[in-house]
Amino acid sequence: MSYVDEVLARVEAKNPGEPEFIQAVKEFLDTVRPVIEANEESYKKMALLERLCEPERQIRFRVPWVDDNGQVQVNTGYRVQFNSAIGPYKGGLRFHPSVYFGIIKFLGFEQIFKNSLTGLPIGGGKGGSDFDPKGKSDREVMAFCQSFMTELYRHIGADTDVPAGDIGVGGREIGFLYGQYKRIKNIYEGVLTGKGLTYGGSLARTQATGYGLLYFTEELLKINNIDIAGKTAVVSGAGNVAIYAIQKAQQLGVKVLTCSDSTGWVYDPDGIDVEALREIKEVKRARLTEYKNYRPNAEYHEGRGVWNVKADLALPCATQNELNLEDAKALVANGVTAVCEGANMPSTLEATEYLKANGVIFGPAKAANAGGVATSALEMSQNSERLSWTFEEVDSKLKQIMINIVHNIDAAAKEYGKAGDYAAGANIAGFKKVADAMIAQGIV
Ligand code: NDP
Ligand code: 2IT
Repeated sequence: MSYVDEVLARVEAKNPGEPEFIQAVKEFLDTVRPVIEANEESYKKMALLERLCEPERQIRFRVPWVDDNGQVQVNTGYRVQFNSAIGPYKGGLRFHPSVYFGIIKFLGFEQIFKNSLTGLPIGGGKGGSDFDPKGKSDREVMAFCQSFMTELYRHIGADTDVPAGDIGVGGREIGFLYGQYKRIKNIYEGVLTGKGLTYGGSLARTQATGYGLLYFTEELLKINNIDIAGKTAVVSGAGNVAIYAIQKAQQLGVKVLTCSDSTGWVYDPDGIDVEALREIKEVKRARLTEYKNYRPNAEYHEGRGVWNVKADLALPCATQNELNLEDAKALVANGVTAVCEGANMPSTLEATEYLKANGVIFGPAKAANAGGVATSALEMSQNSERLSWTFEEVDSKLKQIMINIVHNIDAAAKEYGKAGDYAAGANIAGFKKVADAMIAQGIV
């Protein structure tokens, strides 16, 4: 049995009941085989892959809080500090009822290599809770966030571990979390990113993941001699990533036909109205059923269905495993040119294989959505130097980072005989830096 297969079997045996984590490890290990095989003996002796697949630290804690009826509620909080070889742990917090260790570990694992690809000094971590912010009052969200931070504060810090947003955690939640951290620690430091602009946040962080996804897609198409202008796109999701992906796509001359949330999806033949979407989701925190009130020509459908709409580009921006084999077949049948992942691990392993086998240009999540965390790292830099950069400065740095990522993953894929396999290129390029740093730092 090869070293990769040995480690994979060990990860499966050690992490039962965590299919998302095993999926992420499998996808990663399968594509980095050429690098591992070239160094098999030494990597095996120092158990490099076993160490890489074992989080440095996993924290799980009780989060009690009082709801608006005076009833005490209890949720579970998580933080997985996965790998600090190249910098302090960095990665978002997810508040969603589906959260458990398997989700947080897959996200933390992906984050290690994504953060490496940004070229900035940040390690990998992720956290969250099974708390569902949907339908809660602002006071309830504040009570939850304060209780969550009352435990989390002792594990994080500007040079230790710097959380940010993810599903269910946006500007409102980061504000409440930051306030409680500062109150407990009496330190005004950049311990979270995605902060508000009045208390240390960075311009362009809100837009960064979605904008970065489009800068990445534009460049990836360009190296394949395709111009993004004039293309059509289907987008899933209607949250932070989807909204700013749609906005930037439109600025680049792309017509975006769809968006979705967990109850249904919208088809707008005239192109999604971003301002309407922002009002529905960012201001009213309402459902997509409202979209028709703004755009009578649009259709609203219950359930899922965006991947059946014919378009040149598909940009999944909602959640893991939202694009399965059947969806991939529908996209290919409709002649899709490229799939670039805004969400984390939105395509199943079978879907990814099918898309690649059918000549679709595939931009993997850990490269395509790295613009969010890259801009978080730029927020950390601004906090350290106690300065704020202009929107244009941050946005141009973000764009350059995404362009560099495209060229780095393309080069890594070519170097290992996998030209055009950007998923392999991303994993290889992300891995090599982390592996070098781990080896240099000895057995820790
Ligand atoms: P938001 O909470 O802002 O939006 C999430 C969107 O996805 C909502 O439209 C939500 O619908 C939908 N969604 C969430 N869970 C499900 C589900 N189980 N089934 C169907 N739809 C679902 O989160 P973000 O936009 O921040 O995150 C979206 C994705 O992007 C995630 O995979 C996240 O990990 C990833 N990501 C986020 C980054 C960031 O900076 N925010 C950076 C890099 C990646 P509903 O409101 O109905 O639940
Ligand atoms: O998945 C991700 O990269 C994020 N949710 C953003 C993490 C961050 O630290 O900005």
